[in-house]
Amino acid sequence: MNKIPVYFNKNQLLFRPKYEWVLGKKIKHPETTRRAESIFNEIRKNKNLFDIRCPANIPLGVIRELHSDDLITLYNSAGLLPEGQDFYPSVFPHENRDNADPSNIFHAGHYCFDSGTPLNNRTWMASSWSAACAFEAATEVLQGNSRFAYALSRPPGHHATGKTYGGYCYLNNSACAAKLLRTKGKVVTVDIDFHHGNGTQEMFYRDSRVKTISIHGDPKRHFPYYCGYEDEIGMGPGKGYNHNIILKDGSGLTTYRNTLKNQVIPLIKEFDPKFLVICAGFDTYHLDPIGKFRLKTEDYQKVAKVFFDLDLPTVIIQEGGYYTKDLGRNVVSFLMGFLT
Ligand code: SP5
Ligand code: ZN
Repeated sequence: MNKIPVYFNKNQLLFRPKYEWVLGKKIKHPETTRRAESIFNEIRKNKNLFDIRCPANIPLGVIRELHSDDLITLYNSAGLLPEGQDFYPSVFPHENRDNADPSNIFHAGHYCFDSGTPLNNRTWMASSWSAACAFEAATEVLQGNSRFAYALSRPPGHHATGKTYGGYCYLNNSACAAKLLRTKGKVVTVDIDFHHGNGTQEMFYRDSRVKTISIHGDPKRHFPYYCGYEDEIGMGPGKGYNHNIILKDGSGLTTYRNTLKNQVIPLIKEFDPKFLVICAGFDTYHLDPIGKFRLKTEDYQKVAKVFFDLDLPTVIIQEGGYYTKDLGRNVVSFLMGFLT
């Protein structure tokens, strides 16, 4: 049996966001380095199943095709912050937007849509390696060397749009993979993170060659609140190529798998893509502190099996998942679904 290549670089651990505010309380930041460590340690225990690889650095030109010059300039500005200092934007302008200057860190709020996604002098280091994992996993599958590849991307990416960051995401790793694959054929992205993949949706909203599907908690009650509704179907040439599926809080395997089989799989098949990208968040776990679905560790393998049966070259990109104790086991359970 072929091992699944796993991409990870230790520099992704250098970025350590400290806290965020939730309902007036300062809480430890959920997007910790322990997340990646939990996954890495569990994968390392299964050396017979996985081939751990360090990606090459991602060319800056690839990131420039994904994100605006201003956003990249802002991350550069964050690189000048003193060691140990985190910048949390607190002013989000709705007017006077023409004044925004990405070389001024105080203007970060113009490029950001939430207050829980800090910048510091290591943000770029970690997030560019995170994107490098996705880029190399996609390269591996594009070249046909492996049918499956997993990017242990951290920080996550699916909330980052072309011009903005937020939701713990800085560079859109999944979109990076999809864009590369698109050079050789149609791509479907399926976002199974608990949250709507607003960044990925935005990046391909007018694109008929990438169909974007996201299954998530109700944005009326959950982040990112302003999008993820079922009437967002794409625009222009991309009209009909974006699908949002909302599930109730408390949804477990039965609901989840029925949704995949009855809605998601037909949407993929009718599009007849050449490649599949799975934006794989595990904040759908029953113990997750943020998500409100009820999947169990063994369920992830069953979810994966549904995708495995599509028989498509598949790139799996790590997104959210905040119950760190079980995160590694959940990821390995999911990946096992591609090894059966
Ligand atoms: C990639 C990803 O999953 N991003 C999610 C961003 C969610 N941010 C909003 C968090 C609201 C946190 N509520 C925490 C409750 C802690 N008990
Ligand atoms: Zn999430």
